[in-house]
Order: sequence, then structure tokens, then C-alpha cells
Amino acid sequence: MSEVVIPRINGERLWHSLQQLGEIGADSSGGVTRLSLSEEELGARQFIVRLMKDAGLDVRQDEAGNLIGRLEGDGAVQGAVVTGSHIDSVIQAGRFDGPLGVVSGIEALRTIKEQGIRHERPLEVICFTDEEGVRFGAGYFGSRAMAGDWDEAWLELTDFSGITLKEAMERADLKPHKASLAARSREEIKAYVELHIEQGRVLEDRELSVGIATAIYGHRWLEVRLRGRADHAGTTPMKLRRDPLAAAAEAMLAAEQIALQADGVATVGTLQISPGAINVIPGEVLFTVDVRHERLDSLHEMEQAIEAGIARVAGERGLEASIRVIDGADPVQSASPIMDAIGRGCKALEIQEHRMVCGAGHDAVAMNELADIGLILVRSRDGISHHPQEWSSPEDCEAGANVLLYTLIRLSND
Ligand code: HGY
Ligand code: MN
Ligand code: MN
Ligand code: MN
Repeated sequence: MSEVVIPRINGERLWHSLQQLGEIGADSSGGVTRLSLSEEELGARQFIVRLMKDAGLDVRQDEAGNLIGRLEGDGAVQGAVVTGSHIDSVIQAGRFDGPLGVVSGIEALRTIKEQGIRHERPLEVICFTDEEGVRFGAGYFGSRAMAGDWDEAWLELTDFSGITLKEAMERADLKPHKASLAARSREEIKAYVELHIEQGRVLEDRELSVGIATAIYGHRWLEVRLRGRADHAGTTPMKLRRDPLAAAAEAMLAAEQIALQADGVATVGTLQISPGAINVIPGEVLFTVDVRHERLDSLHEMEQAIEAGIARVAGERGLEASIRVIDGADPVQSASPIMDAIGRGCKALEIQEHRMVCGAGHDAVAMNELADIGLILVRSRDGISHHPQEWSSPEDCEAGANVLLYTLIRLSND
């Protein structure tokens, strides 16, 4: 491809779309809560469909609810170059985690179509179903279904109010038992490149706007149930107690030490206590542990050490412990040709190239089962994410989207 004309996306329209999308599911925290297949997320899906149609894309929804905008290729080459991300959010989230990749992908394909830029291969932008996994306890549903990794057992997972994924899909006019039909073949997809906010501090500390992910951490989500004996807070001597909450506290601190020693990360993000009264020693606690590492062997070691720590503490305190792995994905590596294409994009746009490992999970992890992947990261102010104050500047969003545009054009003519 000649290096002379470097197309640019419409940065103003990108920013405007991101702000409009950010209003859908805006909550009292000043952030966004748009859980998968909730009313808010269904409203956001309609916004995305309109944006894809305004961009002149062929739009379809697959059996897992993934929204797919497509431009047929100018050549007779099979194997689409695909970008995408998600619009479902965590609780009290920011406006950029996911939407930046979906809206930038739509803008990139719109620019290619409007400027008649040649692309031998088909191009697609995908808005995936349930990347975050916050509502039902497992994530990457849409991208895993597309990669052929749909698990029917997910349909019985329930959310905080007892609604199953099956019911939520039916309410969204999806046919839950057909979700596995979303699977695609390796021949259909040549490469997958995602644009996402960094959600960390590396780019901020280096005063860089864009990063290239070389790898993405793997994760394991553990659900831990500790059962002791509820008892009177006043009359029960300390030595006779079987207090699962004190045990959980000890286990959490042990997990923190394991993560520090392994140079990985471990997070307890949810905790349920029953019966949960000020003058009653808890009878049972339920908490989750999010364990991550860049290397698979270290991830396994961390998971085993944390589970052993929980079992030890429970044994010493006469408690019953049950630990379930409710979700997990192994670390993935970006493909060199895709990282090189992104690097050329940075160079052509005079953006300093910076290669780095990504600690946040993305649909690219699931799509790695189907195609070579790449991930472009955009600076997050103060590294804040999964928080109402998550923010990336219009300039950085535009820079990332232009690097994505360049990368898609390059890969679709390889
Ligand atoms: O948990 C993650 O890293 C991503 O936000 N799903
Ligand atoms: Mn997220
Ligand atoms: Mn995300
Ligand atoms: Mn075209």
C-alpha cells in the first residue's frame, strides 16, 4: 500500500458517538451500569445497530446476540479482517471500556467505505455479547460462541436477582439453545484486531497515547464458600467459634501475599455474608477471587496456592470449604504480523510505538481460538477503569482509532 495518503477517521463524530452511548445506562455514580442483556444494554445495542447502518455496513445479529457490521471485500479473498469489542459494562463503570473499540471500529469501516479505500478482504466490526461476565459470573459469551467455545451450561447461570442467562437471552428475543450456531470457521476470519483503553498506568507514566499489547494475562475466577456456625456474638467464647468471615479475612490476606510473591494479581471483588446481622457470628460467607498472571504456569501455581491457603485456614478453624472455578482463560500472545501492522500504523501516524503486556481481559482472548489477534491500547487517565472516572482524551481516542483504521486497511490488503 502506498505510504502517501493516510486516511483519518472523523474524530469529532467518534467522540460524539461515545458520549451519546455513555448516556445509555448512565447511573447515579456519574458512571455507567449497563449489564449484559439488561434494558440499558439492549437500548445501547439499538444505538450501535443505528450507528452501523448509518455507516453503510451490512448489519446482522448472530445466534449468540453478537452484532456484526460488514463491508464485503473488493477482491475475491476469503478471510475477513475483524475488529470489535463490547458495550456491556461492570457496575458503576466508565464510558470507554468496550465502547471505544466498537465505535472506533464502526468509524474505521465508515471511513473506508466513504473514502472508497481499497480492501481486498471483507471487513467486520463486532459488538460482542457479555464480555465482562459481571451479571452471570462468566464472560466472553459472544466471542466464545463465535470461536466455537459456547457452553450450554452457561444458560443455567443466574444473576443477582435469580434470572438465568437463558431467560435473559429469551427476553432479548434470542434463542438460547441456538447460541452455539454462532460458531465460525478459521477460513472466515483472517485476523482480529481490537482497540481498547489500557485500563492501567503504563501509557500514562510514559506519556504515550497508544500501546501495542504483546500478550494478555490469563485469569481464573474462583467462587469460595466457607461454612461455620452462626452463633450469638455476646455469649460465644472466642475459642469455641467457627467463624467463616474471620477465616475469609485470613484467606484473603494469604491470597494477597501469594500474588505479591508470584508477581501476579489476585482480587476479592465480591463478598456475601449470612445471616449478616450485627450481633450474630456469620454462619456462611461466599466470596470470589479473580486471579491473573501473564504466564500460564505461574497462573496455575497461584491458583493452587490460593486454594491450598483457603483449605488450610478452613481446616484450622473447623469450617467446611468449597471452591469452584467459575470462569477462566489462559494467557494469549499477539501475532507478530498484526503487531507489526499496528507498529507501521503508529509510524505512519507519527505516534511513538510502545509494546506492553495487557493485564485486562478482552474478547481478543476468546477470538484467539479462531484467528491471529492484535490489541491496540489507548491511554487511560491515571490508569483508572471499572470506575466512573475512567477517561481517555478525545485526542488519544482519535489517535487509537486512526491506528486501528490504518491496521485494518493494511491487513485487508495483505
Ligand atoms: O475483567 C477484565 O479484565 C475485563 O474488563 N473483562
Ligand atoms: Mn472491563
Ligand atoms: Mn473491556
Ligand atoms: Mn469497499
